[in-house]
Amino acid sequence: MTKPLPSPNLIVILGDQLSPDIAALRVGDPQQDIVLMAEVRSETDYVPHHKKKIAFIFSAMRHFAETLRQRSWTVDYVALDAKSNCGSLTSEIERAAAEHGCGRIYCTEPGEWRLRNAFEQLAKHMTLEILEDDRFLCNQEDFGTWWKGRRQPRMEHFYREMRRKTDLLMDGDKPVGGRWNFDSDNRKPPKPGLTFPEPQRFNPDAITHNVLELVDNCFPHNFGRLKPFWFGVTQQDAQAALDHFVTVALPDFGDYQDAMVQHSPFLFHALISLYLNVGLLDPRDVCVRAEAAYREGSVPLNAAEGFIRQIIGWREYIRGLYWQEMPSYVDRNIFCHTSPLPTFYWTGETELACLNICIKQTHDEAYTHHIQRLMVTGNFAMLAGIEPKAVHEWYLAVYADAFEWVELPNTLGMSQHADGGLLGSKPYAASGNYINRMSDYCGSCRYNVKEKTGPNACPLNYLYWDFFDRNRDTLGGNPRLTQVYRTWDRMESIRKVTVREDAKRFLRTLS
Ligand code: FAD
Ligand code: DLZ
Repeated sequence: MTKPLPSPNLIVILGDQLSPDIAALRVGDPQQDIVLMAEVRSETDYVPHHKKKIAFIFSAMRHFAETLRQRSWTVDYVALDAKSNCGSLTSEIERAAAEHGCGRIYCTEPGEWRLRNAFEQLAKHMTLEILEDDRFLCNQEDFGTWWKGRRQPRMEHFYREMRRKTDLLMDGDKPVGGRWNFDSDNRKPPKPGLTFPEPQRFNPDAITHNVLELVDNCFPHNFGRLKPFWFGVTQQDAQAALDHFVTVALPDFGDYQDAMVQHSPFLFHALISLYLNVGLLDPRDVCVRAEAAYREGSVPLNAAEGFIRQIIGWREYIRGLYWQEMPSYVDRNIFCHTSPLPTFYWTGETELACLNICIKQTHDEAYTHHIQRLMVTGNFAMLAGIEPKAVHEWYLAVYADAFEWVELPNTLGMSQHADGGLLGSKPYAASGNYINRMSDYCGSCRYNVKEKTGPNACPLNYLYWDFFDRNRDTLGGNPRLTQVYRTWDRMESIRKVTVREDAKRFLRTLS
């Protein structure tokens, strides 16, 4: 008698789990088990994603499926337009488990609470095991212990622990260069005539061309310009993009990290968040590469430190906070802001040049850099009293790197201060002066950044004061804002009245 074959396991791989050594693949056997990957409407439609984001994820998924096949895995890949497509990941899992006679199902924990919860519900009636996602440098348990042990957790303290833990940029137990943080060297405004390297662009291959056609047909009304499409879609592409960045842009990354330039959207930024977030790059490898460039002498310390801090500091901290605070975090709204998101966030049709430029860039590239997200689109939404959840859903939709675990704390916490200061010790609020100092945007604006009130004044100037005035009950006791309120209190009453009236008039035009 021949022994019956053991039933195969089903290994589920999501669109942001494209790492060859991800936990669920490590437990499987390529000779016997089945990998399930599915393009599904439940994931493409829970927010109206940018066309380039959908194309990036689908093309990277299809290339990853090919890589797995080359490594002898059997991949059940469900295309979005397949007739039998069940429409959601959970129903695809149920279908595939039945079809292939799978005894056990393994997945790596999803990066969003919404999906992890759906998988936990599924695990109640199927033998589904959810494995820890160990592609991060700090696991959730360690972060939880650290977080709960602090009265007022702050990223800088966490970052120092991560430097010690990873041994990155350390000389024994001391930080290289004698300081943990070189941020004060990293705020140079753009000099006229400064030139920037071009990012690494990739030509679409046949797989990507098919995906572009599919996205064109299936998402005709989604936000964003689909072509030219130049994102990398494989591990090799992502590695080439990282190499390119380290060689041509990292040396100046630190100095001009906060600068904004109208016709140079990428400046000296890395453009690797999308690759990191879907698993095409590993965060530790990226940091080791940056440290090596510093040690070889090709990159200054302020650049290497600033870059590594974003990854082992901010990226890990943001993720830790997300899982500690969800699911209630998404409903935080300390200022009780209720205004709808202005339509121009989708059309770019606004006379404020800074917003127009950043939204147009978002539309074309599915990318803006950190300061554009924080100090232009984010700052305006907070000053204008837009409902934080609406702001969050916009960010989650429009950027190629947006997954809730990283997008939500950045948007709702860092940029809207809607969590009441859990992430940042004070709101990132700015008047036109800041935008003018850090960018070349204001020169082409119909408003005058030097005017504080009146029909030609930059609206950010009066919205800034109006925001602090109307939120005094919430912010007045913050020691980091003492100077702001002192300046406001010293202002003439007549000017305060004009500020409030101008703000009211302007905000009425938004609705
Ligand atoms: P660089 O500026 O070159 O930085 C290098 C890397 O550091 C990035 O690739 C990223 O992995 C990491 N990093 C830098 N800042 C942060 C941060 N605050 N949080 C987490 N990682 C960071 N980042 C996302 O990856 N996805 C998002 O959806 C996202 N939404 C954001 C929303 C708002 C309102 C704000 C203010 C920031 C958001 N960020 C998000 C963080 C940051 O803006 C992006 O990581 C960065 O712009 C990506 O571009 P880059 O690769 O060129 O980054
Ligand atoms: C973002 C996204 C999109 C647009 N489409 C898919 C998809 O069709 N199939 C899939 O497996 N994943 C997709 N993703 C990524 C998921 O939304 C992501 O895995 C979860 O949000 C968890 O982070």
